[in-house]
Amino acid sequence: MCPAEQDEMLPEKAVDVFLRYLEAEGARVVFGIPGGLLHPFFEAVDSDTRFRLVVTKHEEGAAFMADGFARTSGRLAVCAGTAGPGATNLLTGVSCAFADGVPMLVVTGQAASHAIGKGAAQETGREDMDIVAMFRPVTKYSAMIPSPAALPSHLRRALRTALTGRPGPVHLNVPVDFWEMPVTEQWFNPDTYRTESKLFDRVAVQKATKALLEARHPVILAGSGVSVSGGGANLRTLAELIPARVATTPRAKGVFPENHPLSLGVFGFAGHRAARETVLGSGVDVLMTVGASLNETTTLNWHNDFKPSTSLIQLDIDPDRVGRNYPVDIPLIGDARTIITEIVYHTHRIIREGGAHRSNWSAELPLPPWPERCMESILRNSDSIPLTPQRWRADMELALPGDAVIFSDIGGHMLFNIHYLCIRDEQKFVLNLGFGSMGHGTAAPVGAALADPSRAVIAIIGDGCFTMNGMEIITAAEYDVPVVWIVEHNNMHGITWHGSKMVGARRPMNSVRYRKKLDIAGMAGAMGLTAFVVEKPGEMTDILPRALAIPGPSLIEVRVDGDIPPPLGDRAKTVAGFVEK
Ligand SMILES: Cc1ncc(C[n+]2csc(CCOP(=O)(O)OP(=O)(O)O)c2C)c(N)n1
Ligand SMILES: [Mg+2]
Repeated sequence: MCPAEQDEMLPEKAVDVFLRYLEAEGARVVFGIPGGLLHPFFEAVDSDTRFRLVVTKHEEGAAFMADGFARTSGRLAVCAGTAGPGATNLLTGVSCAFADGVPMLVVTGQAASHAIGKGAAQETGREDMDIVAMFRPVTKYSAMIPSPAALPSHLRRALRTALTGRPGPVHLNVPVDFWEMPVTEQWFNPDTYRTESKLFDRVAVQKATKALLEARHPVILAGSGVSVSGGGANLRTLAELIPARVATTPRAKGVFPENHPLSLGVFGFAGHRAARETVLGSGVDVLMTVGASLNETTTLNWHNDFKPSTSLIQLDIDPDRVGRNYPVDIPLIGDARTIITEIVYHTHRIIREGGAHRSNWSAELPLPPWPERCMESILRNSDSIPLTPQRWRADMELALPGDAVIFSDIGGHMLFNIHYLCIRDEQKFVLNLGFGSMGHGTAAPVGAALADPSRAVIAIIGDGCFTMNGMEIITAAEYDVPVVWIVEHNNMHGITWHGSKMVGARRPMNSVRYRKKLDIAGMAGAMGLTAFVVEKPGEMTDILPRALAIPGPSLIEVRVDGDIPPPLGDRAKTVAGFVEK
């Protein structure tokens, strides 16, 4: 029931109606930077005890934080920027959410309705810079509110669009004079303006169940759609029941625990040999993909051997992804959790009625234990100084809480993270691989820690990502948000430097090595964080628990041997293939 239902038909200020809908959708935090043309909105949020206004250092940080909030909680996140540069600064963060299907409401300011078209300061109406058009390709819906009376229906449409089907960001641009104007609103509860679709094709579900049960070597490739739908536990039940071996896409790393005996690890970009040899091998008869869009990084550049001998089952909420890159035998369109639950139900039924699975995996050699799945796993035990990227990660794993949320930013450190971390049990791995924006793994963890303060949030980032969006660490210090940043310091854009030796003229691009050594721990100290330096084998195991015990944010600078290349062979081959035709 709506709190103001008794005054249903009395006029209210447009901004009050707006905030009432945000509350009903479970949004509790607004990330952004106030400015004149969005002032009434920010003022209302700031003075409303139902919400927390987090003022970031840059609007891109606000969008990334909102993304981190939504990506880890599944709840709608809100970010806002004033007209003009405030709005354009949001664009990269919003694009990132769009690429990975993260629900987000983006609110931007606009000149007063009567001034649009007359050259008002920061005006971005259709007549000139057209901010609505700028957001259109990177959102599911982008509109300027045409009148205060139209605000509720536009807002409901935006919320419905953001949260229905494959989620994504939506954008509303509001002329500054509308917020305080009276609106007479017929209130809708969220369940009356948007549906949670649980539809599925019954025949296709039964066909998929039969194919899985009849397979000798069934394999599931789990994508991030599994975690968006909250279907991780259901997937595990299905895999154990069939039994099927499970690989994940790089972005969905850990959605099936990597220490599980059926786990093949990551298939694709920087992934594991067991996954690659199994998925691309000739032995797989049934391959089921779940919430994986089968893009370049997931398919090793659309590999031709991604071809089971009997059936390819593809489950996705977005029909446009199904059959896009590979011919599909059994398409399943819908919510991953719903459909997996249904397949589990039919599997149980068939087994109860005397049917049996034919999976032969239990008779095969067990998969190698975790560290042996990695290339050069020997470097995990290395005692050398400077530290190997593999060694400090092995040291970190010993001290990582069982339900930690681990963000990775973009760079060589991401490739090390994908390949060398074992995401186990209830841990969660978060990576913006769709858009691949540096800085996401630096700022987004702040949103995640605000969404769920009960879980340890750790961000493993590079020095380049730190220098790109690291000012948001000040935001975390100001709001006492307990994120631990681990900055892998190789004093360069390592991925570019190592990659340059494998692509084009194969000349190391020394310009991406810093000319002056950064003092990352010193900078973090100046920003108000407790900072540590790790330089020796074993140190991380002691220091991470100390950092986690600090009530606010902290940072660990890890000085590593930059000459050790990250596992970028497949990506380098793809780029080389793109540029050297
Ligand atoms: C916004 C943005 N600009 C440029 C790139 C291209 N790029 C990808 S990784 C990278 C360097 C990352 O450096 P660092 O954070 O130090 O990571 P390292 O490779 O050293 O581990 C660059 C420039 C990008 N992905 N995003
Ligand atoms: Mg670096």
